[in-house]
Amino acid sequence: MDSTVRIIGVPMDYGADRRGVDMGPSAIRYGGLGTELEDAGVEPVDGGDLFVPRAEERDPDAGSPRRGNAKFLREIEDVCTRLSDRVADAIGNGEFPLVLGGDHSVSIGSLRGSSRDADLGVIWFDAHADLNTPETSPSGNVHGMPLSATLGRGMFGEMEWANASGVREDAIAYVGLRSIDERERKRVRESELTAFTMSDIDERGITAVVEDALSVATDGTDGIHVSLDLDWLDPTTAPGVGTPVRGGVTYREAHSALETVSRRHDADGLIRSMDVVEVNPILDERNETATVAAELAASAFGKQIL
Ligand code: 6HN
Ligand code: MN
Ligand code: MN
Ligand code: MN
Repeated sequence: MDSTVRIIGVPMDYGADRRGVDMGPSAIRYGGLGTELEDAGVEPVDGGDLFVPRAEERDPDAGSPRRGNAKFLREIEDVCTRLSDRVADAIGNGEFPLVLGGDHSVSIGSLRGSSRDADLGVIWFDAHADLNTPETSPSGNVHGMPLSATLGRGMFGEMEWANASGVREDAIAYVGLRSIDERERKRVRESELTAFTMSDIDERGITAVVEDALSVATDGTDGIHVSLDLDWLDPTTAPGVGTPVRGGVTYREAHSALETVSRRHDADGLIRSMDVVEVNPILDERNETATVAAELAASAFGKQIL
C-alpha cells in the first residue's frame, strides 16, 4: 500500500472515568508508531494533537439535564466537531487519517468526518458494544455511546454534530464482543448490526470472522472505517486500558485480524480511516499497550513479516 497516513492525536478523556487515556497519543508515538508505519511502507505525516481543554476546568454536568446521563457532552461536541473536519480534510487531500485516542468517544468525530462524502462501513474491534445512549448508559461515560451517537439513537437524534448520516446500521460489524450492558444487548439483538463475539472467534477462528465482518462493512458502501479499542485484546497483552475485560484476543489473533484487514485493503483499496483508542499509559506496564497499538496500526497498513 503506498499512501500518506495523516496522524491526528486526540488527547481527550472526557468520555471515560479513568483519567489517563488523554496521554494515549503521546504513548503510542513513543511506542514506535512512526517507524512501524514506515516499515509498513506508508509515509506517516504527524499533524500533532488537537487542542483539548483540561477536564479539571470543566463541569461534567454542563450539558444536563436535557441531555440525560451523559457527562461532558459539550466538550466532546467541540473536540469531535473539529476532529471530523480534520478527518474529512485528510481524505479530501488523498491521505489516510489515523486518529489516536483518547477515549472511544473520539470515534464520533472520526466517523462523521470519514462519512461526510461517502457511505461508510465500520469494523468495531472492541470488548464492548459502545451502544448506550444518554438515557440508557449506566455510567454516563460517552465512550460507551459512540455508535448510538453516530446512528442518532435516543437523545443523540437531536445532536446533529454527533450523527453520521453516511453510516448505516447494517454496515457495522463488531468483532470480539464480550461485555455488553443489558439494554445494549436488547438493542444489538433488535438492530441490523452484525455482532461477532469472542465465542465466534473461538469457534471459527479470527481470520474467518474478520473476513465476514469485512463483507458486511463493504456491502454497498464506498469504504470502511476501522475502530480499534485496545480493550479488545486480552488484559494480559494490553493491560493499559480503563475498562479491561478478561477473555480477549491474543497478541497473535490481533495481528492476524489487522493483517486480514490489510490484505483486503490491498485488494479493494476500501479502507478510508482508522482510529486506535483507549490506551491508558497510567494503567499500562512499560508502555506495552501503546507499543502493541502502534504495531497493530502498522499491521493494518500492511506490515509483513517477510
Ligand atoms: N469503551 N458499557 C460500559 C459503559 O459505561 O457504557 C463500558 C463502556 C466501555 C467503552 O471501552 O470504549
Ligand atoms: Mn470502545
Ligand atoms: Mn471497549
Ligand atoms: Mn445489507
